[in-house]
Amino acid sequence: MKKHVQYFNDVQLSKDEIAQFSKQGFFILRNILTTPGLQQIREECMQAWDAEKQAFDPSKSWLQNSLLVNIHHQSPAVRNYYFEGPLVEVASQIIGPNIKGATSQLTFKMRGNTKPFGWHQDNGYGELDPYNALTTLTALDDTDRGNGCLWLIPGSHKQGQIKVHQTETQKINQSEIIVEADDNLAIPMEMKAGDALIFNCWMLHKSDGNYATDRDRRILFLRYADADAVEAYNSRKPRLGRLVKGVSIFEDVRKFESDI
Ligand SMILES: O=C(O)CCC(=O)C(=O)O
Repeated sequence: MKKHVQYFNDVQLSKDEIAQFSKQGFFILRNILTTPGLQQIREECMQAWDAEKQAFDPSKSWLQNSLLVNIHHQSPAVRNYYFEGPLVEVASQIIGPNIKGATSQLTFKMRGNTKPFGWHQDNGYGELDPYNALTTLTALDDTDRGNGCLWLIPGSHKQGQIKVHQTETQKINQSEIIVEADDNLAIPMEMKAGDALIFNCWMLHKSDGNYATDRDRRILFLRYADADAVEAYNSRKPRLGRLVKGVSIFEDVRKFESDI
């Protein structure tokens, strides 16, 4: 019989961690992926990445250079981690009993990709209501200031939703939304491969370019929301995402990706 390989470690947040999240708006979970889990996820993600992406081109957009959306459609290991892994329980401890996946994508800054990503809130891109969605960023490489790690401003989520005006063309082109923030208040989110950074949908964050010539900076981005969360920008239609825990009042959500 084949031995069952464990890809991730269980997580149960303590009361102190939940209180810290509410005050600071973030935390880092260390070693959430096991060594075989990290290896498998990296392998499957690279297969998808190499099939679709070319070398960094400064004239291309962030989306073209750095993002590969719906990676859970291509990688069974990511799908398993996204739908059934420890982040679901973490999301539930913070958001509530009913949870759906809201986004899955690779956000890769390969060596030579020196494009920075300006200050923003994730709820600035595709505003979800209720305002308690969570971003989780699982590091697939060690990440530090040298290879374009994330930076954030602790407590900045307390500002709430920052309204940003975008023209229709900017929306269609998925142009970057950059907000004002004080760099002096920022701290770097240095992580080891297999760690995950979790933050609130209003957290101000950014990243610099990857100036390392010998190191990639690969991150798996997974977002979770209340199962009844709606898109404020889209006539308050429910965000379609796989129900990963509990129930939803929306039939479309109950059915969405239930067969994959
Ligand atoms: O990948 C990065 O460096 C930035 C990612 C990010 O901030 C985001 O996707 O919200």
